[in-house]
Amino acid sequence: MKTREVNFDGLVGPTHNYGGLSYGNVASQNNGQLSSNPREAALQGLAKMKALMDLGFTQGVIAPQERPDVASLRRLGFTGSDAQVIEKAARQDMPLLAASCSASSMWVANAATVSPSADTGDGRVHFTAANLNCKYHRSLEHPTTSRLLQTMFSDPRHFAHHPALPDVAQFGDEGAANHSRLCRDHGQPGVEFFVYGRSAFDTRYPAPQRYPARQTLEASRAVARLHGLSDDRVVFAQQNPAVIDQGVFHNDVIAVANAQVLFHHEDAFLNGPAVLGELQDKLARVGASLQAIAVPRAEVGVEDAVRSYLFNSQLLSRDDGSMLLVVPQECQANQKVWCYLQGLLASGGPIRQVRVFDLKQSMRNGGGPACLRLRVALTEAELAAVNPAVLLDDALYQALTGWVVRHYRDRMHEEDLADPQLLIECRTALDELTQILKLGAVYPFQTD
Ligand code: SUG
Repeated sequence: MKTREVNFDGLVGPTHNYGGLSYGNVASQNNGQLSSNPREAALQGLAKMKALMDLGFTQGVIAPQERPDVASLRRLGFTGSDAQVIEKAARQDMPLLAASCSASSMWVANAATVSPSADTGDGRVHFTAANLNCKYHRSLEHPTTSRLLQTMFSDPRHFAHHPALPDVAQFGDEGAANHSRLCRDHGQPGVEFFVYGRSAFDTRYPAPQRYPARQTLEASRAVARLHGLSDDRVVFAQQNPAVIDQGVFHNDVIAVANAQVLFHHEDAFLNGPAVLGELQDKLARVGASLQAIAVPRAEVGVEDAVRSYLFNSQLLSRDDGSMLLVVPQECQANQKVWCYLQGLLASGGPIRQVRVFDLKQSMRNGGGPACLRLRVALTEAELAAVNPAVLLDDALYQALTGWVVRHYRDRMHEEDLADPQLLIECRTALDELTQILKLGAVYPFQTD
């Protein structure tokens, strides 16, 4: 039975804005004052989904979340009608209003960690929603993420869902952005590769000095246990603290894996050779062989990698066995990176094609092609059990672009977040979206 990897992309929400909310994420920090264009952002994301669908990849969609998150403002003591809550937050504490308006759930690589059925103890696909507790605005996501995933993957015979880990920094979990899987092919047992930034309980591990390490070893281990992964097919590796301090806030900003290929920067991991050795050994036990492609710092420095998001690319298997790398336009604009990519294509290695996408709206918040998608390897039976209304085809693409054009603004700046009309617009849009994607009542405003 054929198993394929399905990419579920996050649809950018109608409040997409540049809040400057993510310390340690250089793009988010630097672009905090810019105006955004939510309509363009959502259409850019949809154009990527459509292009990959047209290339023959199975593509799904994950709905955005309800924002502004009025309930979160109420929890912080703002009272009155919804409009009054928003008006008071804008007057008294604008950063809190910005946090409650963030469309950050678009970066679904952080929604959850997913283990395919070939790897798990009970033969089901396991999902653990990420608590994202390093950043307040992102910590608001997991309850709705869990509801969304449960309605998309609802059949308990095939899918197991775990709630987010305890909501404290010691269990900081950023989901699939720090998790990859290597295997001979998607349907075979693979080696799951968890990359953490620090240990919460063991002070012997080094930690970055400047920027936070969001993912802990303890969180990664807990997810592996919850998913029933066997020790001989799991590798835990520490991210190099020096690259976190240069703006590599997730491992998917410095490495991407697909099948037997690990495309990564030379400086990505602490004790890199030992990490690659362990991956190679464990892969050999499942009949696979690691193909590590290390980008030398002499050709592309970490700063250029962060600026261009070279590694935040999607690495996808084509039917002919070759691989396609999906990169953001910023890679083409960076001479060193583009030159490296030309050499890579000419090298005769597994990566034979590069496709470039304009994702500037998301990129300005530090979100590239890989951030925008959650990978789920599914057998045919599992795919048949997914809510079909979230799988992209031409009709859904048309419906979603029409929906975006009807409901989204083309400019968003800080003062727009204070407009009480925005909440009404967003709820109207999301209510319609739940019908398009047949999600049922997943949003708090639909159930309160
Ligand atoms: O968590 N940016 C996100 C970007 C996430 C990228 N995801 C992956 N690498 N997988 C973050 O830092 C910025 C929001 C703002 O500043 O408005 C933000 O949340």
